[in-house]
Amino acid sequence: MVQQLKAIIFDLDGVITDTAEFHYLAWKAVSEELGIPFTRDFNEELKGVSRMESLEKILVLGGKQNDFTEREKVLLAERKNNHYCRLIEEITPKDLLPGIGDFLAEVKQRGIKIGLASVSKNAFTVMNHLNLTSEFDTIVDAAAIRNGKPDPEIFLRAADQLGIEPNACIGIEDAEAGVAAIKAAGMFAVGIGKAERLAQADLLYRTTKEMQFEEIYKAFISQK
Ligand code: B16
Ligand code: MG
Repeated sequence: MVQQLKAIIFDLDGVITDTAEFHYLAWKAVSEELGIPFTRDFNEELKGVSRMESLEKILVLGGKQNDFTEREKVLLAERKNNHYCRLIEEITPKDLLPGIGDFLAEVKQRGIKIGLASVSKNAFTVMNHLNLTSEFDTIVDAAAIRNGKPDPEIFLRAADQLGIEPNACIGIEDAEAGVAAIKAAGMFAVGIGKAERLAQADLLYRTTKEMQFEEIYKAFISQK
């Protein structure tokens, strides 16, 4: 049976706005202070991954996973977050990624609900800077989520808050862990990025600019 599309649930960093770049810059600074070389390629593995889990991955990368106490790790994560918070201060509504403003307007105009599933504890601040908070029907509070992506929890929570069954939802993500979370939630996944990393997506776009509502909708209703 063809399921009716009732909601689109968006990731924030790398889909709505380019905060993915700010996370990269902030982690790179902390990582290099620790003498751990930090590349864009490695940064891909941190997308959609929580702050403390990201730090653990960086320490493992540098072979330093046993060099810090829990307290020291919290301070390192705080240092990254302070850097990140300074960078997001500058965000304005002009910083929506290309095509996203029109896409959100079209989804809304068709009566489809809009949700946000970001594991960032700074998501509300970023959404306020973008003037988007009141445009969304629901925003999941990352602080209330126990399991980060690729666990489906955050996408399931967004659907639950909207009162919509997961198979009537589309999730949009730029991270490998995020696409895996959408699929584990039983939703249709739209990936933004490269096929090498986002092979699990049901439909893939290179950038947000190429996203076409009609095309996504047709792919959703014709899925098996
Ligand atoms: P924060 P998303 C994720 O947001 C980012 O992709 C990831 O890089 C970041 O570590 C995580 O949020 C936590 O962010 O340190 O601000 O709490 O992609 O789920 O919107
Ligand atoms: Mg993202």
